[in-house]
Amino acid sequence: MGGSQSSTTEQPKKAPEPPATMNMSGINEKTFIMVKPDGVQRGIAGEIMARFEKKGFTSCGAKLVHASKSFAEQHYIDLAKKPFYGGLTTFLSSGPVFAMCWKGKGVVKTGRKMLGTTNPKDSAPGTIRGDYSIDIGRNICHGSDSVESAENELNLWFPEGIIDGFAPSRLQHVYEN
Ligand code: RTP
Ligand code: MG
Repeated sequence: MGGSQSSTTEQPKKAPEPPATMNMSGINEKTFIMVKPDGVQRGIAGEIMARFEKKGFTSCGAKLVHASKSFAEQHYIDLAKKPFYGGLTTFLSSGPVFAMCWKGKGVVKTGRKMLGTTNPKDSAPGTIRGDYSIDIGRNICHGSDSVESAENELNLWFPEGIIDGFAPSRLQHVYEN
């Protein structure tokens, strides 16, 4: 066997230094994402968490909660006049949900896009609802619809507070300088 060999003794190039400044504007925006009882029962909670992790968002809190009917009513209080309110809140309190707080630039709007439109029949493939659900009343997940709703929902679901001071070292590989 002959032939030339490329040098294997050459030292790998040093990784570039992290940027001195990153465009951190807005990276502390937070949203409340919840895997509803159907998603927990079907074993999709980990997959949904993984999607937010892989996107680059930072987890600020996660827990299983079995909400009471009155707690579920509080969560969906804005929909109290809708004909489906009773069924929706009975379902939400029917078993454990996986409650999460996610942080990152544009996380409220992007989070909603990742969930997909409310009715899974119209949710794009690639979205969580588009990939995993069929009926509107079993659409797997909830996401806050505004920064203000997120704040209210996080106060409701995480009265003990969230982990907010944590800035993972990977941020310099998530955000551009
Ligand atoms: P979510 O709050 O759960 O993230 O859903 P969303 O913002 O996309 O939709 P929203 O209007 O807030 O409705 C909350 C949940 O109620 C059920 N729903 N049923 N039968 C119906 O016409 C109907 N409309 C809404 C859905 O499970 C929806 O996620
Ligand atoms: Mg909603």
